[in-house]
Amino acid sequence: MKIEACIFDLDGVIVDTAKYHYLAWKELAGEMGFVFTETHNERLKGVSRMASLDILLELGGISLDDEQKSKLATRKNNRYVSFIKKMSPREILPGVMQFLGELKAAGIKTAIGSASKNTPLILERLKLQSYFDAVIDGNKVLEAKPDPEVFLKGAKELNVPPGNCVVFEDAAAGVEAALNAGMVCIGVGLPQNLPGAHKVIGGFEHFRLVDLMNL
Ligand code: B16
Ligand code: MG
Repeated sequence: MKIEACIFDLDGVIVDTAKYHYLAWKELAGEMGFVFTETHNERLKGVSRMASLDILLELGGISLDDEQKSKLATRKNNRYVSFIKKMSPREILPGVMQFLGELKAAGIKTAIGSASKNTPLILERLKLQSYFDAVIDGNKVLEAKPDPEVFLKGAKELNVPPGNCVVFEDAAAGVEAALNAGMVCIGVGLPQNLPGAHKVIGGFEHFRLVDLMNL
């Protein structure tokens, strides 16, 4: 396989925003009178905002109409945004900048493929806007992962055939989306959480271009 492009999920791959999502969801659950744990939070990784709210309400045994749900989602997002507004490039995960630099030097294109509608703000806070040739996020797609839309749109914008793209993902639904797109997928995290990934790495600290080329 000729690798022409790498598509990166954002939350959990480039930066750990899960801790901020967790704090914001936990406060919302607290206001509704139930406890939301870090174990529960694992279920929300890679899942869209509204689908995450549905999982939260199910955990709390609460059922609401669409208008009430939309208000809660906005309240959660306002809190989440107040956290991510304070982020800085120091929060970019170890090894990511070096790996992006190696890809650029090798002429391999890069894109973001994220479910988050806050992607533009996060990239701005991390000063990463100029590092990606394409950014496909929750504002640009209709279908959530495991649907392949986000990654296929990334490949299209980069003008690279899906079969020549490698996706980096930290969520099971994202791995499935990459495979559905016909791409190679490298999981970032623990192998038991990322079934189907062609390879799983702990992070970018010890992952270099040469490792990518030897896949
Ligand atoms: P937002 P990713 C995902 O981003 C997160 O993993 C997930 O926890 C979150 O609910 C989703 O984005 C939506 O985020 O509320 O900011 O639109 O992992 O696909 O980069
Ligand atoms: Mg993710």
